[in-house]
Amino acid sequence: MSGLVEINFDGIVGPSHNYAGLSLGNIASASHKGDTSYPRAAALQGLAKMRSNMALGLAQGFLLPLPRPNGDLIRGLALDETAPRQLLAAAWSASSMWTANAATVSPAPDTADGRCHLTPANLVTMPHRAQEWQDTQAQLAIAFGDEQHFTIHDAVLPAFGDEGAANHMRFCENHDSAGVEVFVWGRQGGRFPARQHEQASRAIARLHGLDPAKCVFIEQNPEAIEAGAFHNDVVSVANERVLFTHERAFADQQGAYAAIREAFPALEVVEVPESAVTLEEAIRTYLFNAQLLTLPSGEMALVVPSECQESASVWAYCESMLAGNGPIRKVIPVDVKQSMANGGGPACLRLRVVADPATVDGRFLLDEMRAERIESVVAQMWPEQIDPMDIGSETLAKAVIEAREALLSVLSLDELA
Ligand code: SUG
Repeated sequence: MSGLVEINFDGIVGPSHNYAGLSLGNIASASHKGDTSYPRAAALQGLAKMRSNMALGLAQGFLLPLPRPNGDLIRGLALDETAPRQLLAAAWSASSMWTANAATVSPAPDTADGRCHLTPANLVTMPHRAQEWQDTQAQLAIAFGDEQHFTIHDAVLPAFGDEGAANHMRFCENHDSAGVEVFVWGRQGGRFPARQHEQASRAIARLHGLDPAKCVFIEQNPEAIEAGAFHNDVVSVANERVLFTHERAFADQQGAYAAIREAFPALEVVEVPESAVTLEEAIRTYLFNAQLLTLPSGEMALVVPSECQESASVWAYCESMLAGNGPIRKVIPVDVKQSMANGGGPACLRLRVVADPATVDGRFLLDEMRAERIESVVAQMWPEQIDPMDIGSETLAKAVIEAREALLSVLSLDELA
């Protein structure tokens, strides 16, 4: 289909960004609990990544922070000073910045009706994330409101946890051709929650009208979940024909490759062995939480967190990979440390949508003018720092609300207020 390109929609880091240690099984979130956060720097780091990808000649979009503190949650749980602080922090969480968890997206060439289907993720496993989907859906309904080209579903019923694109990969010859969609789910029973339920993944494949012969369902390696891979995108990433993965990502690694290859014979696997980079080091540095991008030249680039460059084993692996003749030809480190400290790397911060930009509401597409407007509001109104003890303060609540409203206003998106 002509005009279809991959657009990465990054979540703008919200003004209430803080470290409350809310995500069991997410090692970065747990280990930074109680740290002071820097929302302004966090948002500017995210914007610098968007600008850097845009400068590579790639289409870039964004999604807006959700309304926080969330009055519905505060009232719904009658949160007062006797309530656990973790719940109050949940109502303040800026976690919608990780738009890889906003939705699962099946591009038009894959679906029975030829529309691009989006299902917001119910995110039921973590209370601070379970409050996101209705507001996310409202935003998707504006950005992708063209019903000739897009269908927005309700989230999967809460009986089955769904975490969106973070557990979904798509293989294709080119982004605009029909693809094979791979859904990775986790089995419950380990010391950390498995957030993606197999039945949620299967429901989405049916809701999106995917051809069963072009869908693959794979179990995550329980050892990876145990080591802190709370989403599959912490241990693998795919783009076009390429799967870049740790050798311990899946419960049955060879079986997973075989199943994908049966549906997509052109699969090229770039497997990182444990002997080169341990699972623990991969999770610490987020090597796989990378954006694997096809540049306008046709070459593939891997946008990795700068933590990768600071790790001897990970950087040595990247250098040896580039010295070889594999499909990934560039590695580009970016500084998203504020998001990383909560377990969100470059890949967590973006939702991939294959679409013709002309069919998307232009207010969600980044260009120089919008980048400058966003940066200027962030520089003036995003709190410089938040101490976890500030959570709940009325003065801070007012500042956070006003900052978001100012952003909506400069982007002419006041209907989201
Ligand atoms: O859901 N962190 C997020 C990180 C999400 C990363 N996304 C992907 N891998 N795609 C999470 O665990 C931490 C919030 C806190 O602790 O305050 C948090 O929600």
